Amino acid sequence: MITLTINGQTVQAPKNATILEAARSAGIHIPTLCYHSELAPEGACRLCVVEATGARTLVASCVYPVAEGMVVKTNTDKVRAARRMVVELLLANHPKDCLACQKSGDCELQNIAADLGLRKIRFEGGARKAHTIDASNPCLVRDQEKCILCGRCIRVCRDVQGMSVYSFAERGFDTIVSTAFEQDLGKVECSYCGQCASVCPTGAIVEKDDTEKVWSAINDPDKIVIVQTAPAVRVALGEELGMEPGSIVTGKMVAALRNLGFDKIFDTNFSADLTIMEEGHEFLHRLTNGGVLPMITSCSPGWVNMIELKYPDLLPHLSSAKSPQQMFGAIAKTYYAEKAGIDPAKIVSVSVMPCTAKKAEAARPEMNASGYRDVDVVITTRELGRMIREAGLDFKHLPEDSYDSPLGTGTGAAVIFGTTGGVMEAALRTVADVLTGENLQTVDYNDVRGMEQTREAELTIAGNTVKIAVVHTLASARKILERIRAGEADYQFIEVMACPGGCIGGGGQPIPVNAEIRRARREGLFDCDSANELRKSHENPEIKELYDTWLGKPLGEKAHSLLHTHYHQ
Ligand code: HC1
Repeated sequence: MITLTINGQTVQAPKNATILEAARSAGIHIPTLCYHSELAPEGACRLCVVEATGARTLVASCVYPVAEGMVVKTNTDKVRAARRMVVELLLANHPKDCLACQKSGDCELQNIAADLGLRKIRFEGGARKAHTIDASNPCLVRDQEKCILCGRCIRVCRDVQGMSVYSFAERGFDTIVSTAFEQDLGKVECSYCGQCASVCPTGAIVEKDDTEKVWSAINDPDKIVIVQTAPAVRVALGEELGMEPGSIVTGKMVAALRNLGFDKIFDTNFSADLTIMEEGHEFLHRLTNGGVLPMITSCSPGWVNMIELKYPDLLPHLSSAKSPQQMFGAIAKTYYAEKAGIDPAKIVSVSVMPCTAKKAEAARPEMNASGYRDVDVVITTRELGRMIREAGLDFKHLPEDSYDSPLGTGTGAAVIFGTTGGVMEAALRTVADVLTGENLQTVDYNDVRGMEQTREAELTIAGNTVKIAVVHTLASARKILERIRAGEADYQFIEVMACPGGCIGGGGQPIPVNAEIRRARREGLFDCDSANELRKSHENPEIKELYDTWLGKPLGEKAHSLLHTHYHQ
C-alpha cells in the first residue's frame, strides 16, 4: 500500500491506484465528467485536476497514479480556478434549455455547475456549435449540441458492448462524437441497448420519450389500456422516486399505474414463465432430436439485434421463443381479450421495460401474431418515473396494490429473468423437473449465479450432463460467438443478456448505475424470488390454465404461431 496525504488527511491506497480512486476511498470528493467508474479513464475533460507534489502542473486525478509520500490538494485557488474555467468553457458552448431538457435533474454538467456555484459564464456570446437533433433511431435521440466530448458513449459502446458505433471525428473546435461517415444513428449498426444514454452525463443521448403516447391512450375513452411491467423495473423504479437502490416497489408501482389511469395492470413475470415453458421445451426438443446446439436465449432484444447484424450465420442457434414482452402482447390481444370479452382492436398494450431496445422489438413488423400490434407502446423505467412525478403521486407513501388476473401471476423463476443468469436458472428449474418427471427440491442453481461476464457450468440433470454458459454484455457475447463459429464451444445451452448485469443494468434504468447499484437491484430480485411460494415456471397456475383451456401444449400449433418468431438476416 502507498501512504499519501490528501487535503491534510493521511490516506492509504493500493500501489497502482489513481489519485481519484485514493480520494474517493477516503470520502474526499473530486468532481469528474469524462470519468466513469466502469470505463477506462481518459483524462479528457480536466475537471478532476488537483495539485500534487512531484508534478509541475495541475494533474488529472483520474489518470495520475499515487506515490509514496505524495501530498495532494484538491481545493486550492489554482485548482478551483481551473475547474471553473473548464465548466465555464463547456457551458459557453452548451444550450441553455436546461429547464426543458429531458435530462434536467439527472444532468451531471448541471449538477457540477450548481456545486461550483457558477453564477456567470464569462465566455458567453462566443462561437457555438450548431447541430440538428437526430431522432432517426427507434429508441434513442441524439442532440450533439449537448455533447461535451467526454467520450463515455464511445468507450461503453466499444469496450463494454463491442459495437463501436461512435468515435471522435474532426479536430479542435470542430471535434464531434460521430458515427461512421457521420450517418444518422438510425442508419448505423446499433443494437439499441441504450448503454450510451445510460452513461451520457448530459442530454446529448437520451431514450426516445413515448410518455405522451401513453397519456393520450389513457385519456381516450374508447381505448382499454393495459400495462405489463418487466421483472427488473420493480427493483429500480424506486430510485427514480427518491428511494434506495434495490428497493422492492412492486406493490407501489402497481398502485401508481392504477392511479395514472391504466385499466388493467399485469406482470411480464407471467409471460416470463410462459417463455420458460416454450424455450425449455424447445431446448429439450433440440437436445433429444439432434437440433442445433448450443441453443441460445432470445429474450434480450439488444442481443438479438447484435447477432442479426454481426453474426447472421449463427442465427439458427437462437431460440425461436419470443421474449416475454412479446409473448405477453400476443396473449393479451387474443386469450385475454377473448376471456374478458373485449374487442382486441380497442386494447392499447403498454409495457414498462428497463430496456431501450424493447421499443424497437415491439415495432418489428412480424410482432403482430395477434392480428394487431402485439405491444403498442414501450416506456422505460425512467419514463414511468417521469409520468409518476408529472402526476404528482407521493410514490413512497402509496399503499401497496396487486396485479390483475389472469396475466398477473409470476413465479420466483420469472422475476430472476431480470438479472444475468436468471433465465438460465429459471429454465433449469423446469427442464430438470420435466426430465426427471419429479418435483425436485433443487431450486437454487448457485453455479449460474454471479457477475462475471462469462460463466460456465456442467450440470447433471436426470443422468444427462448439460454444459451451459451465461454471458452478459455484448462484447462478451461476441467472444463466445467467435468460439461457436470456430467450433470451440461445446455448450448445449447459453444465456445471453445484452446489458451489464442483465436487465437490472438495462439502458432504460435509472441513472446513475454502477456495480454497487446493480448488486442492490439484483439482491432485490433474489429476495422477490425466495419470498415467492411459487419458484418454478411450470407451477404458475395462470400458465397451467392458459395451456389447459386454450393454448394446448408447449410448442403446439397455437403456441407456435403466437409465441415463436423468426429473425432477420
Ligand atoms: Fe428483461 Fe425480459 S428479463 S428482457 O431483461 O426476458 O427488458 O426485466 O422484461 O421481455 O421477463 C428487459 C427485464 C424483460 C422480456 C422478461
